[in-house]
Amino acid sequence: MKDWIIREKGFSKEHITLNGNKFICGNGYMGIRGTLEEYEKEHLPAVNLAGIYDKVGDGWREPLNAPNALYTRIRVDGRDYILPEVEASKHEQVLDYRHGIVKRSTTWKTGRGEVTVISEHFAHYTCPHIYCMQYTIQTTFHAEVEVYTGIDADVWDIHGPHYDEITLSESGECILAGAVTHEKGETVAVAEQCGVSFFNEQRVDVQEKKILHHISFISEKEKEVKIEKIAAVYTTQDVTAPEKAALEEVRNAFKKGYGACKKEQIEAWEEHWKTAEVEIEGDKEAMEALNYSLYQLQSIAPRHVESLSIGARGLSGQTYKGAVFWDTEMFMLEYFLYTQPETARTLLKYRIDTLSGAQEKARAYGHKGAFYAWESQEGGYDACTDYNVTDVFTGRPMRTYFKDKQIHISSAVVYGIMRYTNVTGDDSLLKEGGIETILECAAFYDSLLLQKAHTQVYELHDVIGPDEYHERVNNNGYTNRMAKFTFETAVKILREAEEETLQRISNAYPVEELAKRYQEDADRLYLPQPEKDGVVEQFDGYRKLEDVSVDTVRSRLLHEKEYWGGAYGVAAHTQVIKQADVVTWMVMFAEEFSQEILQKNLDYYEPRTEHGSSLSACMYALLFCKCGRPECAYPFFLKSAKADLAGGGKEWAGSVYIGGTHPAAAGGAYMTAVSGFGGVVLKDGKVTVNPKLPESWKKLRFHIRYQNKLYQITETKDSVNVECLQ
Ligand code: IFM
Repeated sequence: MKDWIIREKGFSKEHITLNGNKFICGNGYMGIRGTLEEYEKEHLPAVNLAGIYDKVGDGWREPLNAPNALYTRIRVDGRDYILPEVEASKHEQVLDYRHGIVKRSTTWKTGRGEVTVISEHFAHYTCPHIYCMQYTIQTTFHAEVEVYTGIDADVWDIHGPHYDEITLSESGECILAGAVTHEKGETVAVAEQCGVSFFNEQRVDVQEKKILHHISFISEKEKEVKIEKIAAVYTTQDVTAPEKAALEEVRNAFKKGYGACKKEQIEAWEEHWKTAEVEIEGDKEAMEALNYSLYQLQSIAPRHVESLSIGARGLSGQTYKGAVFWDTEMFMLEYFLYTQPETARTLLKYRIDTLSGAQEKARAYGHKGAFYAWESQEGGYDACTDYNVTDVFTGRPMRTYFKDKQIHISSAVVYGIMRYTNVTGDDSLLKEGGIETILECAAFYDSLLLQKAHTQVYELHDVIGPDEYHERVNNNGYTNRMAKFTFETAVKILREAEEETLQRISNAYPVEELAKRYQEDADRLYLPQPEKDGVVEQFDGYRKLEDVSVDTVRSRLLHEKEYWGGAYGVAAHTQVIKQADVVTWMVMFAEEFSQEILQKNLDYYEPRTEHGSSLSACMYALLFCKCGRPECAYPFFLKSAKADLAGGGKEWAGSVYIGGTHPAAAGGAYMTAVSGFGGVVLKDGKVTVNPKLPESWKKLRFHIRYQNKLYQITETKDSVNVECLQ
């Protein structure tokens, strides 16, 4: 069995937040931040739940952190041994990312000898409501040991507290926390059962928001005492009686035992890696970082339901309101499509099921069709606020236009549905509302078109493209091309629809008329063209802006957390952009440009890009690959693959915390490896590969699923083998 380990030796207070992300584990239902058992809310522990949100007062609507059943602290001879308060003589944190198991080992020196705590925990891969922990205590001397372990319902919140009511109780051998949310009165129930390997005295204590087993014993020199815990989480979104469900499930899992659960965990992840692993011979660093990225993606994959998507920060907390952005379709989708199409389907089903939210948003802005939420929560509710950034100087919210103007979001949904259909060969999504979704997105763009006086040309004005530093611009090339793609897709759907579909939709949609109209929209929509030097202008007037370097713009900051965009941001009046924009367009539609134009735009835009978003690097990597420059792509690839390992990403937008994991970067790293370096193209039922391996890569091997078949692809510098396995 392979060892895939991340290890950090020594304890550093400065790493508490970063390690919460780096040592995370999850199973799509929940994400458990990689914090230590004794941490309370100041150190951001969280059992973050997928798809359930709450809003308190004027605060932002955000996902829930469930009461934390890993909470454990020890006292030896009357003194607490906890980090960061009491300095440890030895400490390490480990993540086995092959199996989603997180470990820690900490030794403290006392006047009488050493106290060591070793723990491991995991979110159960096949039982999404369950998480398990083993906590071992060892002393080098006879000591009076007290362990407090149970459920801490005093959770970390950014805009909380979200629980109006918390009930803590005992039920037989189990303890239970039931917490009721403020906005909708949803219940989150957490049940826990624990067992101790050594003779001990126990009672249950209820403190203000904690229910804890108080376990005391006299430790024997060098003899380990093990505590094994199983916890289950259910909410009223899962079942009507979550307390009952949590208790039942915890009892069953506890009967099975920690060891059996761990065995299931290891077997399930091993099974997953059989077809998901990407092997790179000759570059250990890249292989580890890439598979770690895949671990991150897999830990947030919603495998337990049929309709749910993934937030921009995965399940690492409440940053970005736990909301779904274009990140899912444009950056993460390929990994799920190629490794587990059923999860890809779940992600897109969520968009189809939230169509009514998108229609409501379009109506609210006076448009037609479907304008998807920029920050989508359940039902398609747009959690993005009109004031999404706080000014660091005044502390006042700044008017931002992400919600109203980032219209490219609807085209990402269309792109996702079509990619699913083409890669899987399964048209069930189209039949179950996908067609209507596409037509509504086309209607949205159609209602936004402006005709330039005395010409036949249509334009899209007052938008924000992927580069968010330039707000309210006209004719952003990426946006226009994606709107055109939406029209083209709508026409294809209408022209190729089967009789049955035509009958279904013809009441709501005048098929012939719309096909003609959208064809005309597609033909007449303006797309910026390469200028004399080959550069395509990002939006009208972009090249007239001040042409300065990223460093110059940075040097103008008066505060390190100052926002670069918006009306007065340091980048707003310059050509410095936040993230790949024209380059993203060119990655998507590379075949529409000559190699020379692709190269010229790469070379023009890269030095002007701050890469202030973790979504940026992979797009540059992909375009460098398309231009046959894998060595230039490589550092961008590595940056994406290491987004959650290295830290150092942007943690603040103004004074708003935006830290957490970066699943879009992880997905971007996958796309770069497989489609960029690997050169995979799936078209007309055929898998073709045109490798562009970086110098050090001797061999690249991975599997992909395409139209119900599983392929193993092996590439070296001078050979390619595509084998159909099933
Ligand atoms: O979707 C992105 C956006 O493109 C840049 N800001 C962060 C968002 C969430 O990742």
